[in-house]
Order: sequence, then structure tokens, then C-alpha cells
Amino acid sequence: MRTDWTREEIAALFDLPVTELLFRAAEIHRQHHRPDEIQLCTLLSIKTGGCPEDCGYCAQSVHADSGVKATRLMDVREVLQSAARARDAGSQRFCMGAAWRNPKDRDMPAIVEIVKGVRAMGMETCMTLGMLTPGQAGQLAEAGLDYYNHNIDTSPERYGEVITTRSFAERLDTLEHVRSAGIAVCSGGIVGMGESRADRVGFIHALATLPRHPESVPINALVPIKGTVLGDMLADTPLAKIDEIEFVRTVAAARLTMPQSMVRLSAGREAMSASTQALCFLAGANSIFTGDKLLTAANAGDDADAALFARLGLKPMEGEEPLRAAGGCSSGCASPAMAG
Ligand code: SAM
Ligand code: DTB
Ligand code: SF4
Repeated sequence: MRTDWTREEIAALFDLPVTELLFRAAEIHRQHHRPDEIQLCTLLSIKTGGCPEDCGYCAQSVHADSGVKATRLMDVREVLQSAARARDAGSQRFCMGAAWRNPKDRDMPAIVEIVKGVRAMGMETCMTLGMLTPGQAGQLAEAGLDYYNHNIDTSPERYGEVITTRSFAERLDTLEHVRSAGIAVCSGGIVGMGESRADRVGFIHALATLPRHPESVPINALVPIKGTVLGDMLADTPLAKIDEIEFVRTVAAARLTMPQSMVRLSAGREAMSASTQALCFLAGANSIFTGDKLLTAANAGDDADAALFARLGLKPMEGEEPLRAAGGCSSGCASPAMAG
């Protein structure tokens, strides 16, 4: 897979007539994935609020006035009950988030127990706990963690305007520790934070030029939360709200530059029309978060998603996702029947 994309090439993709862009993205999508299958992932906040970082979009930062209450790390048993409900609702992956700058070493035994427990239930596991040391990444790998989510969030240039308590380079360091430990990488970011198109190009460029593409690329649409810097900014300047077609273009650019990755239409679906979501799926998004809650914000909910899938004729992905490591889709997606 190409990891030498230039910003000019990516900017040229964004500039394509939307008909051409979607056609190309859909074509690449079906060469590597089944176009009628969408992966379902469920999120659980295992430790909410009270985070010392100052991410301008986040309700869980102590710097925000969002009313989110800080909690302790959830009990292992409670997490496993929640995972069982997600599995029974058809979810393939269970993603657990903690509002930490980084986990403390004393948190690791409970985290390891959670990973082992969820895996034993037959689900893929993903965690997002903030920055990791190489040792902590190794512990998670040994516990059997499948994915680690750590978003670069925006372009390297814009990063410092959104978050000041850590750097873009620190984000890349953790991604490298995760890779070296042998855990699959989930990394993406947020669109609609008042950034320019050049920033969106820079954001996709940073992901597509990593030494290896992230296996999962979550593309979030900012969920504007009252009391956060960016949520309040959007409330004051509604014109800064991202155009939905520009969001779709970003999804298509992710699909075209990272053909084998799962591209996740992540936060922000609740505020999106069915038509926009359909365009995102056409543009190559093939994964969503299900359930009625993200970490603190509301999500579309299982009934709404079942109705959406019925309308669009899509179905949940079952079993293992295609083995990109083996060099392509292993479930027949490029077979003549699917490709024709
Ligand atoms: N503390 C960890 C970290 O920052 O890596 C993990 C949790 S953090 C909430 C995970 C990701 O959620 C962020 O990197 C960001 O991309 C996304 N996110 C947080 N708040 C959001 C919002 N209001 N709208 C859209 N995405 C959001
Ligand atoms: C990601 O990229 N999006 C998810 C997950 N990774 C952890 C989080 C979305 C959070 C939305 C805002 C909230 O629920 O507070
Ligand atoms: Fe903390 Fe993560 Fe929220 Fe940033 S995004 S404030 S690191 S929980």
C-alpha cells in the first residue's frame, strides 16, 4: 500500500467533482471490502471525566464546563456485562475509552483483566487510554488487546490550536509503541472543528503517510458540546459548521489513500441525515459505532440503525474482518460476482 502520498495529490482528490470522487472511492472500496457490509462497534466509557488534558472538543476535560461528572475506573464485572449486551446486539468490536492523559501502572492489572474477559467472550477488543509507554503497550499486547485507538485528530499545523497539553509528536510516539508491540492501530480524527480544507488534507496526509496505514481510521464529525471551547465556538458562529458534502469528501479521501483500512463513520452520525450517511458508505466508510451512547454524547441507537440498514439494504459485518495484513480482502470481495 502506498505510504508516499503528497499533500498535492490528496488536495487534488478533494478538488475532484463529487461524482468522480465518489465513483473512484466506491471502486477502490469494493476491490478491498464488501460494499454491502458495515462493521458494528460498541463504545463504553470505562472511566469518565476529570481528564487533565485540554482537548478543545472534549466534554471530559477538567478545562471544560460540560457538567460531565468524573468517575473511577469501572468494575471489571460491570464492563463484562456491558460487553455481553453489545455482543448480543450484534456488535463485532467492543471499544473501551478512559479519560486519562495516560494510564498509571497501578491501573494496568484491571485493564489487563478487562481485555482478557472481553476477548474470552468472542469480541474484538479496542482500548483508548491516552499515551502509552512501550512497557504498557507490551502489557496490553500480552493480554491479547486487538486494537488501540489513539487519534491524531487534525493536521500537524492545527494541532496546537486544539490541544496545548500534549504535542502531535507525542501522539505519533504512542502510535509507534502500539505498532511495535504488535497491536493493530486505530487512528483518525475530527472534522468540523472550524479547520480549513488544507487542514483536512494535512490530516489525511499524516495518516496515509504513517509507516503503515492504521487498520482502522475513525472519522468523527465534531459533536458540539456546550461548555467545551469548540462546542461553544460553533454555537456562536454557526457558519463554521462543516458542510456535509465536505465531510463526505474527507471520508472518500481516507478510503482512496488507505484502501485496506476500515474507515469508521464515528461520532456525529446522530446529527446526519440518512442521505449523508449513505453518501459516506458509498465513499467507503464501512464501520460505525452502534448503541445509544458514544462516550458521553448520544448516538443514533440500535433501532435507528436497524431502520437505516433496512432502508439502505446494508448488513452488519459478521465474523472476522478482512485480513489486511495478508494483503487484501479474504472474504471474496474482489470476486467477479462482487466486482461486477
Ligand atoms: N483520552 C483518550 C485520548 O484522548 O486518546 C481516549 C478518549 S478520547 C474521548 C477519544 C477520541 O474521541 C478523541 O481523540 C477524539 O477524536 C474523539 N472525540 C472526543 N470528543 C469528541 C467530540 N465532541 N466530537 C467528536 N469526536 C470527539
Ligand atoms: C473515536 O475516534 N471516536 C470515539 C472513539 N474513538 C473513542 C469517541 C467519540 C466521542 C464523542 C464524544 C463523547 O461521547 O463525549
Ligand atoms: Fe482527555 Fe481524551 Fe478528552 Fe482529551 S479527548 S480531554 S485526552 S479524554
